[in-house]
Parts: sequence; structure tokens; C-alpha cells
Amino acid sequence: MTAIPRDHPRYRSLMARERLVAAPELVAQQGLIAHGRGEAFDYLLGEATCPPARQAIAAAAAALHRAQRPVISVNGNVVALAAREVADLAAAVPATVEVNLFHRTPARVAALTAALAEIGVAALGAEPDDCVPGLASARGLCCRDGIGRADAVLVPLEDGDRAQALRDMGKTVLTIDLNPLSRTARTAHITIVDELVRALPLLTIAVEARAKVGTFDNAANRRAVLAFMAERLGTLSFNTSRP
Ligand code: PTJ
Repeated sequence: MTAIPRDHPRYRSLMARERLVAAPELVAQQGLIAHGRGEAFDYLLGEATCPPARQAIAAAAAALHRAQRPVISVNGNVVALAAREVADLAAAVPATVEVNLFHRTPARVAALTAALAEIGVAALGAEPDDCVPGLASARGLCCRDGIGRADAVLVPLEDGDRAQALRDMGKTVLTIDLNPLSRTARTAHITIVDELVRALPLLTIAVEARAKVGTFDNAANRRAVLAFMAERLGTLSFNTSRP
């Protein structure tokens, strides 16, 4: 790994890149591109959790708390960036963790389940015995005791057609996605527009607080995030000293 100086202004962001690059057995090469896509949106957020994201986190915590069979679906990027944070959230809810991959190979599934087992998470996903109807990609493969029977599924960091397919199965779909315009962000019942590693600990704290939340309007929340980004864009274009 490249030695990143701790006082570098983008230390956390550069370390996240190092973690992904250092784990080719976990992360698909395409995952590096997906990460760069996220970074661009994080720049617009000021690399901080914005107020609407905090509201979405509270709503997501309440939905996970309410669920009878909640599942956290993880891919290569999620495990490489935030395995411990996933383990903490799974313990707090409590929720089942399932490995679900777009670029699926037996070797990656084995490496991801082994990485999670090392920190005490017995993740499903290695032996799929169920499927998400209507999905032709490998993301359609799932486990009956996990995503198959889940009533709420957290699908962080993905843009595709699975969120709609899970909704069509009657499940509550939650996501964490830096891009408020992605298909998954637009389709989920609750979209946390924030960086995964920042958002997961906040979500765990909110789950542990067992706070009650009123009604949540996902479209209005995403509009609020976009307004927040637009306001920053306007300010950033004229003020080069603002972080
Ligand atoms: O591990 P696999 O085989 O399942 O593949 C996973 C990837 C990530 C390659 C696959 O899901 C993919 O191609 O993802 P997309 O379609 O690029 O979508 C990723 C979404 O996550 C984009 O909307 C990004 O903006 C967003 N994103 C990227 N990094 C982060 C993020 N959101 C939150 N935190 C991040 N660190």
C-alpha cells in the first residue's frame, strides 16, 4: 500500500482507495470504477453527512428495527471498505448478512464470506437456493433463509435493477448511495445519500437508540439532498477557499 501521510487533507478518501486496491480477491475491478463514481458525489456533499441524510438514517434505523427478517446484502466494495461497520450494524439490529455479487465468481464469494467469518459474521451467500424473480444477472441468486424470506433488505452501494425486483417481491428496500440519482436511490423506500463508511456507524447508533420516526418521504429527502448539493456547487464555484 502507498504510505498516505496522516495530515494529507484527503487522508480518509485516499485510504479508502488503498483498501479497495489492496483487496483484489474481494473487490471486482469494476468496483474501483464504482468507487470513483461515488467519490465525485461525495465531493459535492463536502465529504460529510448532510442533514437530509441524517433524517434518512433515522428512518432506516426505524425500518430495520420494525422488520421481522432484516437482511444486509453486501458486495465486494462493501466488505473491503466496511466489514466491521457491517458486523456492528448486523449485531445491533440484529440482521442476517448475505453476500450478493454482480460479478459473481465462487472464489470471490468464498473470499468475502471468509473475510466476514474472520470478524465473527456467519454470512450467507455461498450456497444460493433461491432467486429474485425477473433478474437475469447473478444478483438474482440468493438464499432462502436470507434475502429470499427477508421483509427488509439493505442494499448499499449498487445501481441496477435489483431494488425494483426486491420491491416487486414486497420487501422494504433501503440503500446507502452517494448518488441521489442512481436507479437504486430512486427506487428504494429509504435512500441514505451518504458515504458508506460514514453512514453505517450512524445507522448503528440510531438502531441502538430505538428512536421512533414519523412519516418519511424518500423523494422529498432526495430533493433536499440535491438542493444541498446545488447550494454547495453555487458557493464552491465562487469561493475557492471553502472546503
Ligand atoms: O462486488 P460486485 O461484483 O457485486 O460489484 C459491485 C459493484 C460496486 C462493482 C457494482 O455494484 C456496481 O457496478 O455498482 P454501480 O452500478 O457502479 O453502483 C455503485 C453505486 O454506489 C453508485 O451509485 C455510486 O455512486 C455509489 N457509491 C460508490 N462508492 C460508494 C457509493 N455510495 C456510498 N458509499 C461509497 N463508498
